[in-house]
Amino acid sequence: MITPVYAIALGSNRPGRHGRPEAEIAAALAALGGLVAVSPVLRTSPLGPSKRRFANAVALVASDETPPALLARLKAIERDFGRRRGRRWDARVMDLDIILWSQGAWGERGLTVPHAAFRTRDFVLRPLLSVAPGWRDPVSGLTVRHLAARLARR
Ligand code: A4P
Ligand code: MG
Repeated sequence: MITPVYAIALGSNRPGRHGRPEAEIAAALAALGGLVAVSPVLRTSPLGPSKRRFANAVALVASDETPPALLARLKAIERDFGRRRGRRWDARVMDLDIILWSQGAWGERGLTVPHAAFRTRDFVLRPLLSVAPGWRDPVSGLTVRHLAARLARR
């Protein structure tokens, strides 16, 4: 049987113990494991209240975990990366979101896959386009290529 694949979005806009956001992304990729493909790391303008620019990337990860099991592991990595000496315990250096799952959709216990907002987020669609242009969103029926082109037209 072929191992299922997840598309995972990584975002960082604070330095941590590995260094700048780009270094945090590289370290998080190593912690994830199971890497099938990794996008370039992009510098993106912040969406929302934060003033710091983000480093963003998307990884394709082969994993037999259920979505809740993977989310628990992502949260553990986020917690591990968020610890900074002299800073609040909850300082977040790394945001890890499940964007797509090769097995389709999941919607239970506060976890939604595909990610509810990924279709309108340039900082997710652009790196996703570089690793999985033909991946079809099971909810809209559109490919990543189509979703990215649609967002760019807006
Ligand atoms: N959750 C539900 N579905 C999912 C999923 N598919 N993947 C739940 C991951 N988590 C999912 O997320 C909140 C809760 O959503 C989780 O506990 C999980 O149970 P979080 O990441 O813990 O909290 P958050 O980061 O405060 O919320 P969220 O919605 O991830 O924040 P945003 O809206 O993603 O904002 N601008 C740029 N340029 N680049 C960025 O990466 N990121 C944010 C984060 C804002 N602006 C940005 C970027
Ligand atoms: Mg998140």
